[in-house]
This record gives sequence, C-alpha cells and structure tokens, in this order.
Amino acid sequence: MRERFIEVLHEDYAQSLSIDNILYDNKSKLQHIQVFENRRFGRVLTLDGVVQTTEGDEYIYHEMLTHVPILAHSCARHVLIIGGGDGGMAREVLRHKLVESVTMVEIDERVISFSKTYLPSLSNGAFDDPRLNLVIADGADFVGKADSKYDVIIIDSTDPVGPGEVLFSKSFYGSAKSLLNPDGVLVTQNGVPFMQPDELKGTMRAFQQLFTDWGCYIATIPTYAGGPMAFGWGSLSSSARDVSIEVLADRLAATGIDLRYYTPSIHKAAFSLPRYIEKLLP
Ligand code: AG3
Repeated sequence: MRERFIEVLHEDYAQSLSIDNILYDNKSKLQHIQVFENRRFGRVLTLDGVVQTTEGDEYIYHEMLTHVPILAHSCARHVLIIGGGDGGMAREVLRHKLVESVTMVEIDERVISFSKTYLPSLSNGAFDDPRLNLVIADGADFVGKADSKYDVIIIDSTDPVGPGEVLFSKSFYGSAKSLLNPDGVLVTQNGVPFMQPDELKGTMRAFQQLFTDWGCYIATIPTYAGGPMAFGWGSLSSSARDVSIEVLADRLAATGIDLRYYTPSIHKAAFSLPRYIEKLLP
C-alpha cells in the first residue's frame, strides 16, 4: 500500500490522504512542515501533522475569509493578515484594486520561502506585489505594538495548539480590535465546530465582550474534516453586516473579480447557522 498521511488534530478521529509524491519535509524547533501530492487534492501543505491548505480546496477558505469582510466593508484600503505564510490570503485580498496596502505578519519565514517554491499557485505572484508589506514576527507581538489602523484584519491561523494558541486569546483579539478603523471588520479562522466546539465558544465569548457587532459565519472545506468551518466576525459597527445582496452584487461586479466559491447570496447565507453551532454562542 502507498504511504499515507494521517492527520493528528483530533484524538478520536482522523482523515487520511495518500501521499502520492512527497515534495518537502522539514522539522525545526518551530514546526514540522510537509508538502506532498495527493491525486484528489493536488499539493497538500501540513504543519505539525494538520492539513493547512490544499491546491484543490483552498479557494473556499481563502475566498470566504477575504471577500466576505472586504465586500461587506464599502471601501477597504488597508488590510492586515496575521499568519497566512502560504500567500493564498494575500493573493485573494490583492485582487481588489481598491486595496492600497496589505500587511502580512507571518511567524515562520520558512513557510513563505518553501510555499513560493512548492505551492506557487497559492500566492500566484502576491509576494511580488508592491502593495504587500511582509513582516516576519509573532502576530501577537505585532498587534500589541503596532500603531497603524486597518479596515479589515484577517486572522489566518493554525489551530490553537503550538505557535497558533495565543491567536485565540481575548487579549490578542483586544489588541487586534484596537487596530481597526471605526467601520473595520476582524475575521478569524475558528475551526470546525462539530469537532472543536470549545474553540468557537471561547472566541465568541471574547467577541461578545469586545465588539458591537459579533458572530460567525460558515463554509464547508473538504480537508478541514468534520463539517463546516466557522469564521469569527467582529466589528465596531453593524454597517458591514447589514449590507444587502444587491449591494454586494454591485460591489462584486465593480471589482471585476471572477470567483469560484463566493457569491453575494452565499455571503448572506453563510451567517445562517445550524442550531448546534448557534448553541455555542453566548
Ligand atoms: N489555516 C487554517 C487551518 C485550520 C485547520 N484546522 C482544522 N482542520 N480544524 C490555513 C492556512 C491557509 N492559508
């Protein structure tokens, strides 16, 4: 039998992918990074035994964490990404011509350099865009010290184990909030609630205390196994959330961007939650 990757995220449940060709395998003090090829999903990036992204389904995750907040906000010019070293998030943000600057704060330089080599379709030139300002630093340190303001902040983290853990704390969210412009929106990767209910619970409790408008929205990404993934949403005003399908459609048409998952009606529908997820909210 061919070699297989077995995910170690949950103690009692695992997804397994055939490793049809291994391209990169590097263990450092910070993280264990692997890239391999799988017939169904294309190239797969894993950190510490957990799938982070695959060529086959990355667009669902990246489109939903970028176009939802950017199109909801009428004029996002300055965007901050915490994490996202593979460049997929930066790529999607930079498709918006009105965005003037993207600051991306990645803790592990190796993720960027090998992604350029082994996963070039993820960044698709984003690292060469003059609007991208790349910072190699701990995201929590960065938000604690920064004094610039942003219209949209995207937390593209790993799960709350290892280096990603602090990115789920109330103090981190509080510092990130202080970097938002008045109509700004913060969005987060919040795990798969069926498998990781406490992750969403904790974030939503913090958001309730920090934001005027808070909640979450969902999308199903095949390799984040176990049901839909939740994305946290926090804003200091409800104007971004209240936008209609028609307005979103006009804004999307004005960008001229062609998408594979996002539609204005998906955008609105994503905030309708199944009861088991609704029950995790305070
Ligand atoms: N970061 C999110 C990985 C989450 C995996 N977790 C899970 N299956 N619950 C992806 C980084 C892509 N830019």
